Amino acid sequence: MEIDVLTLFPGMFQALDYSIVKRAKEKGLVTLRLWDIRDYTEDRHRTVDDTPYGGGAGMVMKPDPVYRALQAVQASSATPGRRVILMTPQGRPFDQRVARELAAEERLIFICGHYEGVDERVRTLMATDEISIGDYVLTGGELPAMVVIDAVVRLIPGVLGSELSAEEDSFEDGLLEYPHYTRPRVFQGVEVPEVLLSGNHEAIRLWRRKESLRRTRLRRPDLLAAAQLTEEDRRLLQEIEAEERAQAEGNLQGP
Ligand code: 9D3
Repeated sequence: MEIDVLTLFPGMFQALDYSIVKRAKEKGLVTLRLWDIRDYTEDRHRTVDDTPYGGGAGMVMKPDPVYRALQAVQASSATPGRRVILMTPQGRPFDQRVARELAAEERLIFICGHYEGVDERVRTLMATDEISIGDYVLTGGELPAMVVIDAVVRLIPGVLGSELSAEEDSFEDGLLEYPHYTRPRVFQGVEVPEVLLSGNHEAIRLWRRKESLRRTRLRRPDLLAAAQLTEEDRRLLQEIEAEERAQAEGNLQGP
């Protein structure tokens, strides 16, 4: 996959040298090209932003340097860049489904805004997609672009080892993960659940599934509501509900 990023802060993307993206680059599975939008200004002061028409606080990123940068990007590779993704708080919420969709592309082009926002014509004339990574205010699109790139690159076949397909399958059911343990067996007085030491693979599988369901029900009822549950899942959930009723009963009776 070829990935081009248009940004005023290409240096920030060194963070990706500490991610899976570095391994993907080394394996030749990903080409990451960074483009400094400031290099595509034409005035003496290399101006990339200006005051908003209509007034108001803050600055707006000018469309013309972004446009010239994008033309250079499109000309830099024979692979057509069909998806030009503007990182913006108003974009489509990013999730694993979007990551899978983007991982199927041969080339992705990201535009990172900074300042209060980018001129609307960047959106209407240049972007094919707009993505947000969540409802909180950051200072620019660079960290969000890195989040998206990291999530997408690890889905490219061959980037991770064989662990991926199974792991992705488990995300497919949309549940939170079960608790994980490693040595020591007792840490600060807290023991590893007995079943995990039992060697009984079926009992372990059931325990893990149940704890996934319990955790999802407690923390992310929205995910549980959307999940494709099996008969076994429903039975485990009934057990969990029974356990909670018994627990509440105990609370009523007191110690
Ligand atoms: C001051 C007005 N802001 C409205 C809340 C506009 C604004 C524009 C640009 C606020 C932040 C930014 C910079 N953020 C991004 O470019 C961004 C972002 C984000 O802030 N949160 C989640 N996802 C994204 S993707 C790009």
